[in-house]
Amino acid sequence: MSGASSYSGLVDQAFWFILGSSVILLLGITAVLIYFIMKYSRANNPKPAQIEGSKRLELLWTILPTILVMVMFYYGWAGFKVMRDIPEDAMEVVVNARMWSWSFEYPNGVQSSELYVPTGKPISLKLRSSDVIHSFFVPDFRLKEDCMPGRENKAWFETVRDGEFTIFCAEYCGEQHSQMLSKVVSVPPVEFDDWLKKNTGPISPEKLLSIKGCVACHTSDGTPLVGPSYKGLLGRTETVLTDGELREIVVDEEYIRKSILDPNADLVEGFSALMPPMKGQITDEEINTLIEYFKTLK
Ligand code: HEC
Ligand SMILES: [Cu+2]
Repeated sequence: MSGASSYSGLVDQAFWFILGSSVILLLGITAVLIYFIMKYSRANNPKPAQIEGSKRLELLWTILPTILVMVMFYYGWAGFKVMRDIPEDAMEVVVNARMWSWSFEYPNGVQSSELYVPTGKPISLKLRSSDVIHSFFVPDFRLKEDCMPGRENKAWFETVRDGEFTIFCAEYCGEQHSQMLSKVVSVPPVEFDDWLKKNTGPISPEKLLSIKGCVACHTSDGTPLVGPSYKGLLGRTETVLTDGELREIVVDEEYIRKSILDPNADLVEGFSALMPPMKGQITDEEINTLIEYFKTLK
């Protein structure tokens, strides 16, 4: 399948060139091997002979492979350079990776869990992670770049046709790594502008939980997943582990705020320290929206 980004052809070129020359070499070497096995077999050479070196051969098998790897380098470099040079007029989108979801943030503040982009326009990505190493991988674009905690990586792409393209996480990141999926939705620029306009403004709490990836670990219906359910959260009495000591607390707004920003400070008994700290990934206003919503889950 041909790729869907402006540079996917360059990556494919390097791939097919290396694959093609490897196949030719494999066939050639195997043929020579079989020929020598027969030519120098004991049956054909009852008396072993000493064969001296050949300068011409030595030169040939030094120069030819050197040329070959230089050509491989050229194809690799040509694709790599394009992928590293981010066009200046690219639209900047922040990619937040966490166990086990993706979210995307647009220049005007719109957030989403799928990456909407205008077809044929360059998009530059700022790749971040709030917990462990993830890897942003879109096979259709031939694009793969790590998301590292405490560091920002960059990448870019431009789609060449409308469509939906799967985003995978390509760095094993725990229990639900294989479900850390999303998609790039490439639409005509006019449609993209509509989408952006439609999604500007306040976000509903349910959508917020989905965009911020909370739904991977929490439910609102009382079922515990990786973390406790939000149902009946406010006013609940819980045992938590704080600085290595168990203590009883009653859940109030302040506790919830802290549980979101710095979840491992008070660890709920019976659960593991798996929640990524949301500091810097969620605003006070968004936390207030969530708390108001949690209050309704009796
Ligand atoms: C990778 C899994 C994971 C994700 C994602 C996650 N959490 Fe958690 N969360 C946990 C676990 C595990 C606990 C219990 C251990 C602890 O207190 O840290 C927890 C605890 C909590 C608590 C305290 C619950 C209680 O009963 O005391 C709140 C509130 C909370 N999370 C909210 C959120 C919100 C809001 C988000 C999204 C912004 C979120 N979590 C994302 C795993 C997760
Ligand atoms: Cu991951």
